[in-house]
Amino acid sequence: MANTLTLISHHLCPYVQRAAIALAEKGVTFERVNIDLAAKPDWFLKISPLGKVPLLQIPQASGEAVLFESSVICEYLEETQAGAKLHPTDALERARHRGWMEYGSSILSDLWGFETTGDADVFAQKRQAIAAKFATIEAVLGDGPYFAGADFSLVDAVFAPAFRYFDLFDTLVDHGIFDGLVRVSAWRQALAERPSVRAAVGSDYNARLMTFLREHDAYLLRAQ
Ligand SMILES: N[C@@H](CCC(=O)N[C@@H](CS)C(=O)NCC(=O)O)C(=O)O
Repeated sequence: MANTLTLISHHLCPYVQRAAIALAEKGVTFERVNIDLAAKPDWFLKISPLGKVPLLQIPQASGEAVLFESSVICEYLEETQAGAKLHPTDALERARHRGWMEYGSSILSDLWGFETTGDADVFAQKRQAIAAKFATIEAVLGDGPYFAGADFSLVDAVFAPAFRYFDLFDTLVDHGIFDGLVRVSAWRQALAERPSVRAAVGSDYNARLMTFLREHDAYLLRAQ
C-alpha cells in the first residue's frame, strides 16, 4: 500500500519490538521486513547509517524517508499518529519518562552481555547489574498495572521486550533477578498480557532465542 509505514526489523531485536509495540498501540497498520543481521543486505546498509535495526520507512511525495534509532521512531510516531497518547502531556513528566526509557536501554545493554557471554564472571557481573537496576525501578513504580498507572506509555513499550527475555531465561537458570520485587513482577505480568506486546514477536520467538544462545555458546545455558 502506497502510504504504509515499513518497519525494518529482526526477529529477536528488543529495539524493534518497542517500535512495533508503539505502532500497534497507535493502531497503525504497518509492514514488517525482517532482515538477517549476520548477512546484512546491501539495500539495508545503504539506508541504515549505523547498520542497525529498527528503521522506519515513511513514504513521502518526494520518495521514501528513513528514520533510525528506536526512541526517535517512537517519538515520531507519538507526534504524527492518531490513537492513544503514549507520553504524558506534562513536560516534566514526559522528560522523566524519557529518562526511564534510556534506563531501559541500559538494561538491554546489560542483557546483551548476560545472554551472550561465555564467561562465568561476566555473567555474574551482568546478573548483578540487571538485578540492581530492577531493584531501583521497584522503588519508582506505583500501583500499576503500567509504569505510570492505568495508561500504557512508551516506558512500557521499552521494558516489555526486556521482560520478554526472561520468559525463556527463567526456564534455564535460577537467576533470582526479580526475587522480592513485587511491583516489578506485577508490571512484567501486565506487560506480558498486553496484546501489542504479544504481537511484537513471532510465535517462534523462544525457539529463535534458544538457537541464538546456542550459537553464542552462552554461559546462561550452563549456569546453575
Ligand atoms: N540504539 C539503537 C540500538 C539498535 C540495535 O542495537 N539493534 C541491533 C539489533 S537488536 C542491531 O541492529 N545490531 C546490528 C549490528 O550492530 O551490527 C536503537 O535504539 O535503535
